[in-house]
Amino acid sequence: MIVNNPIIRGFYPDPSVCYAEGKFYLICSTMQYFPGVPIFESVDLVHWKQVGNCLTRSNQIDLDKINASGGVFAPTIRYHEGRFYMVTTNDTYHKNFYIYTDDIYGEWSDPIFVDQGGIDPSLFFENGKTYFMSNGNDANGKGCVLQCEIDIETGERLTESVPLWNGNGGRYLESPHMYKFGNYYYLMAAEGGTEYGHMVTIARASSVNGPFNTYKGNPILTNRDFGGHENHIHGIGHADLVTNAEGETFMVCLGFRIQSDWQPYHHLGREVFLVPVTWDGEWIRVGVHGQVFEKMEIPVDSMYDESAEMMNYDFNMPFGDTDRLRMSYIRQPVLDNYDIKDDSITLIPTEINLDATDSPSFIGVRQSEFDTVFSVEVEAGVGEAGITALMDETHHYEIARVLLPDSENAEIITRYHIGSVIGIAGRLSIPKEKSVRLMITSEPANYTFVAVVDGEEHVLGTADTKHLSSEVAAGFTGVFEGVYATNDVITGIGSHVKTDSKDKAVFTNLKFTQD
Ligand code: 6LW
Repeated sequence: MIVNNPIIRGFYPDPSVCYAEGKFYLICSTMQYFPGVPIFESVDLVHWKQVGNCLTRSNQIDLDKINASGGVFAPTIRYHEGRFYMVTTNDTYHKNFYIYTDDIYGEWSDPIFVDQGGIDPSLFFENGKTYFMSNGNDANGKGCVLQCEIDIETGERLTESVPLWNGNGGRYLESPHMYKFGNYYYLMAAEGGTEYGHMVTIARASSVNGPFNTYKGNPILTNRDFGGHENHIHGIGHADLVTNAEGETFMVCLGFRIQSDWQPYHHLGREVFLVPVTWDGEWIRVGVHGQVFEKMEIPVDSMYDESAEMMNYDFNMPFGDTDRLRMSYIRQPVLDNYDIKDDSITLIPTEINLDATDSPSFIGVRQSEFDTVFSVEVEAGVGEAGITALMDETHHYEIARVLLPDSENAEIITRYHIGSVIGIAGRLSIPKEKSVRLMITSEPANYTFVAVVDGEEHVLGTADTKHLSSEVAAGFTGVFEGVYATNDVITGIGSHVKTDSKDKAVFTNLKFTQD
């Protein structure tokens, strides 16, 4: 059947997938956002819904004041003898660890650290042994896949970490995964970096310890040769394979959607794509001639369940359980500053604002489509309370209600922060007792900021989406939209006013439609 890619939309990078008792489970990396590593479930690889998050406790992951795009890098999920394992890196501290659970809907264990460096760790189980691999460097400083055997109970290394494969010659050898098909061990990885030259490569060996022979047909998957006008999907790489009970194998990988033919910018983050896999006898063939498209013929028909629940990217009050699973904080939140009810969000502002490498009073969800409308009603006292389209602390736009301590009136402002440039783009003065509806609408190329007061719409600015893109901001994340409150009001480059208020900001009637 024809499958619509991406299958999971918005900032959900570095997908890893496993199959357990008739269902597929997929996870993604989350960098500085908390909770970490969302878990999606599907019966047919087409209908996905979020069923949890792996990292839900601060003792599992230290995100306190970490750098943007640090924190949780590419995770791997594996299912072995009734237990799920999730292995990942806290890149800020260069630490690899895994956690486990016997109940995919429940809590995960505390972290178990493994003394092997590199990023993108993965696990392979065979004959009572556990192999742990990550990307690293060999004795000559060349990028390689490193592997050791570990004790899965303790994380202890049982063997030296040995270089397995140097890849196909591309830069940034990453995301190694080991599979056994027939008599061969296949080692799949990504090369080229997570940008326009990204690709998937493969090698195989007769022993799990190698030597690995590089496939002559590499890369097996890449969109690097497309012009923007030929295909809007780029950066295809970082893949994982999954095989169901019938022995059918599929691939998931990451990629991103550029804004339009001649606009090579992506601000929605790296997303999850489903790709067909066939065998030529000895090696796998993936995609259509090794390339990925929005609409792809993928043989999931025998599993397809029309009635299966599908993730709804809209995000409206009253919130349901799945909405709550999707809500993200930045870094390590102070949960006492949040009161989230089904039909309201109350935030206590702090001296931390959206520009800080810290955890402002903010909660949001991913922007998953180009065309969206986010709106909410705000009531607040002294301080700043608003909504934002946020890529990172130095690339974000917001429309907010600001009330300075001695002011008669509140002001609705639109503020743009693009790198070292900060400016107030629009202002509207309103009586301080008035509530206001704030709105951000988006199209592929721009955001528009609107204040609705007494039913009247005031457009307070329009800004380019590309300035929130990875091409401008760098890093590994995508845009979030959400609500926030702060006591540190930025008034321009290098200038701000501290309002020293504990007045709460109350947000009601939140609507986020994503087409
Ligand atoms: C991840 C690496 C990558 O660890 O990006 O696309 C890094 N590939 O494999 C961060 O997501």
